[in-house]
Amino acid sequence: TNAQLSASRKHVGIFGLKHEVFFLNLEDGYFGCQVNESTDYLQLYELSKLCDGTSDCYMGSDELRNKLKCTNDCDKDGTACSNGVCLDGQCHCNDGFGGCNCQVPDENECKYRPCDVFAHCTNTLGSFTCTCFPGYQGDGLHCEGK
Ligand SMILES: [Ca+2]
Ligand SMILES: [Ca+2]
Repeated sequence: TNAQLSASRKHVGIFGLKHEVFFLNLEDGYFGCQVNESTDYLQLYELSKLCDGTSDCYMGSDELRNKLKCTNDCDKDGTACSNGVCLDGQCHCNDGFGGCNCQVPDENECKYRPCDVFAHCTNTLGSFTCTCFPGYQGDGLHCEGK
């Protein structure tokens, strides 16, 4: 995120273009953008604020349906993609929801960084898993070099 922010600021500086700071974190269920002319203050929103018909970002980056690949084809078996956003046929959940169409409340334990620093965390319904990085072994909560 920091790299993206500084890249965007650099872009403004070099080319003098109006370019809105906007970033998307599908894994953690949120996006962020600037809400006024200043790039110093960024607001975070849940994913369902994307393509919802209301501009939440200063220049409306959250409503660029084509660029974001917002689609309406996520409803399966009569279940709507309701606690998230439908992007390119896949429902991506707001923080706090899970399941194939985001209908199940689920905590993303990974945001509390429960795994070893040398492990990857994967959020699952009702739980989470930790997997040691290649070259490391252990249960994911504790990893050591091989
Ligand atoms: Ca919006
Ligand atoms: Ca979970």
